Amino acid sequence: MPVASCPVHGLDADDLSCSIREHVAHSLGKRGQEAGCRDVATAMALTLRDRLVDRMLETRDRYRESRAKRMYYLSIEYLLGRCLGNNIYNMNLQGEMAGLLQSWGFSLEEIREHERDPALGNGGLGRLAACFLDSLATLDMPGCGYGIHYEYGLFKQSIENDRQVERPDYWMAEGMPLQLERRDQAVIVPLYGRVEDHQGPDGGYLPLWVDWQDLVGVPYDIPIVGYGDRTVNYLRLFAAKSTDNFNMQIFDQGDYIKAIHQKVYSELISKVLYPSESISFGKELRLVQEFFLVFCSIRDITRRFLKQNRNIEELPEFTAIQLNDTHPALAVAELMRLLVDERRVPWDRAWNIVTRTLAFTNHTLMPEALEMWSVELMEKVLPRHLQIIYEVNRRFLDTVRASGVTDEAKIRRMSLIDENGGKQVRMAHLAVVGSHSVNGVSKLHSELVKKVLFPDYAALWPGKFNNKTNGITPRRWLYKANPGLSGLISEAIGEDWITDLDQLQKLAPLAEDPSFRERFAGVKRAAKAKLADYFAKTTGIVVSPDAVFDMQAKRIHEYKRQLLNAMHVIHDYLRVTEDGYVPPAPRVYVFAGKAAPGYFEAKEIIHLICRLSKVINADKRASDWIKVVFAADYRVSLAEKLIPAADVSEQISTAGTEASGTGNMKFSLNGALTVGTLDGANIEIREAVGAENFYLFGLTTPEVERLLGEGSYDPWEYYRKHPEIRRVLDALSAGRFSPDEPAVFHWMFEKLLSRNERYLHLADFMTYLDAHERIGMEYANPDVWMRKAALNVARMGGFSSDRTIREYARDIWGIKPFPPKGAAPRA
Ligand code: 26V
Repeated sequence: MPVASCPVHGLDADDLSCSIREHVAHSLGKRGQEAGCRDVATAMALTLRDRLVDRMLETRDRYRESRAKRMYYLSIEYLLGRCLGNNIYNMNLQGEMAGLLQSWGFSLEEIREHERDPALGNGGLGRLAACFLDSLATLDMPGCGYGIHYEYGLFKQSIENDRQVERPDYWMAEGMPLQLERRDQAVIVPLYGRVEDHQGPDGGYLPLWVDWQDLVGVPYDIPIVGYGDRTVNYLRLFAAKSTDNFNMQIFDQGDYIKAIHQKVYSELISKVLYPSESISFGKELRLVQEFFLVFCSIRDITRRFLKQNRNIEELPEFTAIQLNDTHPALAVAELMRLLVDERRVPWDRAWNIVTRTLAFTNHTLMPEALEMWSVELMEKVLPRHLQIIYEVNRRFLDTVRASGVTDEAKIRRMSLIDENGGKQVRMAHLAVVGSHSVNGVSKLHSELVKKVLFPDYAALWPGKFNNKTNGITPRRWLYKANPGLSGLISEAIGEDWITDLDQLQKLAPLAEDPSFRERFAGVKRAAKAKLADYFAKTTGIVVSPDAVFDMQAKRIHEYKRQLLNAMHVIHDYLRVTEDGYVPPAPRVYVFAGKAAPGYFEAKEIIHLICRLSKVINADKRASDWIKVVFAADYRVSLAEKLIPAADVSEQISTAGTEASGTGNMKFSLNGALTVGTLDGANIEIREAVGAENFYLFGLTTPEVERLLGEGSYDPWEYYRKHPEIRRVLDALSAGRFSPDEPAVFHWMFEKLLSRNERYLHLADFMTYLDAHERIGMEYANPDVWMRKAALNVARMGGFSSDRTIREYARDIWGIKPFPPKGAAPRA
């Protein structure tokens, strides 16, 4: 067909209006006057999609012509959040769109509320992937994401009788207008079966993977527009469908029911996102999901590469693949299989290609989150891959021995196969051995990755290990989420900060200017008033925007210590009601976060917070001073409402447990002051914003290591010594917040006082109280507080994910920006 030139997809208000009305008529089949909010939202999304697709094709051609090296990000999770508003802001169409909507009797905000969050991730790891996609596109870098098109995203959380209840999240209920289905690029995926040993024509070993079952991966592309609409990359998500030919075979054998059963099983594979990491190990379906992602991605990547008439040996020159944690670590074995079995590349050369192409990021030190798959299960699902893993291991251990290592215990520790008990494949070892780069996500974490997780590997390959401190995209987390603050910033220093966050430094002198501080305080107060309205509407709880908004929003995990925060709430409440204490300022304690459905302790922590909220909010003696809100169903769109309104950000994990954190960055960038431990990226945030603008407390990592290592932690000592601790724990165990079930929280008392309490709550409690004392005092002096808050904003430029992506591009991927003709590369 001739190349179409499509001048119809213009960006001025008339063109947009025309397109939206056109889509209401021809995509939705409705008259303009029949169109409600949802229809308008869909028509707007389709209108933007038309333009995004044009730009996406242009981007693709640009990369092709420049023979650009590309990066592919493999991640089993992406926490994108709503797309409509993000696309509008990144295309700078908010003025035009708001104007149009107003003329039709709608507001942009109400329209945006109609979009469901695509919640295809659990937390930090998936959200980081989404921030990275935004930065890659903004920096005009050839990088796109691969993932799974789950039918059900992370469960929706509601609170019933003070407890978490999970409901399925059928996020596409109203369709997903932005995505493009690419049936023509579907991939056939083999699974199960067995390996037959054969000889190839060259006399070499030729294994044949036979009797496999197959299913189809159908790609859906979601365009990812960078700021300023210069580059549109995409996120490619694969949905599992059954193949007709496979079913036909069984049908022909006369087993109709079995055929249908197979069809249902095939489509189960992309049905649901697993809601937590630990309990999914050993679950066959999860292993199949991981392989499905890997197979579809590697097939797609190599197919595109070979289409350009290139030799497969050149793959690493033109391709970088980043493994987001170990979930896609099977890529090591799959790429080997493709090279050795399908393309007949000799093993050593194939291995060279694999290790130069792949790189691996670790995101957690928690031992229970380290993936292992039983050899038995892998043999059943992926017999050829298991063979390859064994061969990789054999050769690897030979080189370890050849390097002079004779200590058999060390060799057992380094093996890809864990033989303590049933044999299991260590996915982290597979990823380390198969990659040229292994990185952690904050300075501290990257050190601990070497020291705690992979000491033997770090000694063998010191140059492989590196740090890439996480970042967040300022487009979503400041420009779009906080129009009040971003307007104030742009007025003061211009708009360049949106793509060059270091510009925020220019705000530092303004922190000394009383009139700027006053406007800054006004912006914060307006955000708090708006959130107060939201709380009143959704929970019935009335809070004052003049109180300190103290927030902890993240997954509920014992190591993140929401319980420490809850203990402080109890302490505060008892002081006010029993000691007649008058705090320097009222507080609203806000909690938000989901607990994995099978995680008893985490769910009971939510239960406790909800009980505290009931008891405290209803107690007349306290309710002028203290309110507790549990904001249900934490997700990207809720984070965008909470974060601009925070005064205090709770980042209180036990030192050495939180890999980085990214919520910590979002809060500080929006002018909240952190109360935090020396953990993850908190350390770097504190260095950046200045120790005097950060409320530090708690043990350091070496102190924690010592206490836990020696087994010398004795919580009873703290209980006996500190009446504050005694009072809080006794209130908990006496059922003070649960009169109907007086014993429900007793386990917390027991656990907090147990010698093997891993997170050292009581050891950090008193210094945590001190930090909160300082917060109360300093908040009461708005000049002091607002200066600190403004300096936090001014000094957070280094935590833009643009910085992180540039570091990955330079140190690991070897990719460069390809801006459109005539456009200068980003600063
Ligand atoms: C999973 C589990 C499951 C079993 C119980 C313990 C546990 C602990 C952590 C995890 C999370 C695994 C991956 C993850 O989401 N890591 C997060 O990655 C973020 C982006 O790098 C980082 O900011 C967070 O600190 C890190 O927890």
